[in-house]
Amino acid sequence: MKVVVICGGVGAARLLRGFVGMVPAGDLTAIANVGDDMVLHGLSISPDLDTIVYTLADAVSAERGWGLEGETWQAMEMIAAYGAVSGQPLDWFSLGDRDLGTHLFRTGALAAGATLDAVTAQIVERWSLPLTLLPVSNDPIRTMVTVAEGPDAGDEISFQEYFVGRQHSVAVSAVRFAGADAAAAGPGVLDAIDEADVIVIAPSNPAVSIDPVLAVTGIRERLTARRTNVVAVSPIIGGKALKGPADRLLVELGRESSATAVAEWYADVVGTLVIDTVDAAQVDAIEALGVRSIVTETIMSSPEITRALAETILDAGQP
Ligand code: FO1
Repeated sequence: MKVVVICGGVGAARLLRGFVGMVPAGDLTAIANVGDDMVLHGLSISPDLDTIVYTLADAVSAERGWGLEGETWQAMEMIAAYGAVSGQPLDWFSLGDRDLGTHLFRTGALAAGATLDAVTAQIVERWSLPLTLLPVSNDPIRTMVTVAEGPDAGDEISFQEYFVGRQHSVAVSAVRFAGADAAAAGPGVLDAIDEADVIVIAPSNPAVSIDPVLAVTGIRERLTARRTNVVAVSPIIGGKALKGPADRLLVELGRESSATAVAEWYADVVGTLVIDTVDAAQVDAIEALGVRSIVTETIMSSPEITRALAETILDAGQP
């Protein structure tokens, strides 16, 4: 059975762990967000791609959910000592010493003319991961958020300035995916969706992790055409996001923070929404939106629960 998983970072990487071993390597494709990508200190950084790789390689920091376990930070200490640029300390975004090796490799390869999908394939090969990992596009897409409050209300800042620089504590009035209109789906992306038996939308942030993938020309249309086989997992459990600002962003963007609001967000592209047992009372409201709803344990606190969730999703995708 061919499975495609549309991915943000941490939540998606954890769910992918459930599919690895269950779905043969040649049949498992992850399509990842690149809207969080940035150039910092001259380096091309792709956080969601790297989070997926490090997680599946069992090398990710368990505490942070990004970067490498047992990392050292000598390069950051070195750069921090040079001070600040425009009032911002140079170490505002933490790049571990070994993680820097990945960014150096990616930056050098891109500068030498390689495409992001080819560089990513080489990284996946180095870590011997049993899947195909495709950046949604080789073209730059940048998630930008509009600040809703404070001295710079109305200004647009990059996703990482919002997420890391401001610790996602500032209210947001709009989200935009700069470059998405002009971006072409990466090699193999549209074919993978067309050929998949089941297409999964991971429990990532709908507004800033999944929407930048859906914004790439052709993806939303392809998913709509395959809607019966598209299964999303709600990242909102009992009204809250497990990690990150998905709950607050939904409210700031005019929705409510609930599994039902996630169903509404995805109603055009998703046939089934998997929701957590604590949200079982929302099944009728979700189904009233024309989205089938399946209730199960969705907090991936053990390999057994993660595998059971993955199995439930595969069943749900072939109604
Ligand atoms: N997240 C943070 O909260 N602080 C950081 O300093 C940070 C550095 C970082 C470096 C490499 C990388 O691949 C990810 C990193 N992240 C960091 C996570 C990153 O902001 C992700 O985009 C978010 O987790 C959203 O998916």
